[in-house]
Amino acid sequence: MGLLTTTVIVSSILAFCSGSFSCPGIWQTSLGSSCYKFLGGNLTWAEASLHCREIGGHLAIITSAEENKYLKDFAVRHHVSYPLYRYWLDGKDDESENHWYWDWTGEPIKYTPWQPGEPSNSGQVEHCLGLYGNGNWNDFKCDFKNHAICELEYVDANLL
Ligand SMILES: [Ca+2]
Ligand SMILES: [Ca+2]
Repeated sequence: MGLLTTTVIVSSILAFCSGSFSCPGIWQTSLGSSCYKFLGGNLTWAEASLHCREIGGHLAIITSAEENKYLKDFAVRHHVSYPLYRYWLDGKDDESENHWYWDWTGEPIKYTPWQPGEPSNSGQVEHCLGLYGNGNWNDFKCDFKNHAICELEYVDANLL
């Protein structure tokens, strides 16, 4: 490994560890090893997921209370003129009722800050995951219209 390559790798790792990476292009904010973008609009889960993938990422995957609070605050801060504070996340339970998984990775969802009384699977048709403006989660009908949060992981973007 050449000195230049080593220098680039070491400085990349240092930048990564110190959190000084700036998110590329349209991505608005970062936490840990991910960048995020708010999507404002009346989007079904499938429309929101497709939009996130078209810009190189996926719907947000939340794995900790820290990330959940950060993204709740981020979404509320970027909220546009719609009255409802509802944001799509990447989770689904469409294959087997109440077995929630992240669509991007296929991994089961472990951290689940559900709204009290949720997931309700109302009408037996609520199979897509969303975040409320209070930080709690709800299962929504997938063709419900919500805003969304997209996520781009540094490993996806090949920035390291
Ligand atoms: Ca369900
Ligand atoms: Ca529900």
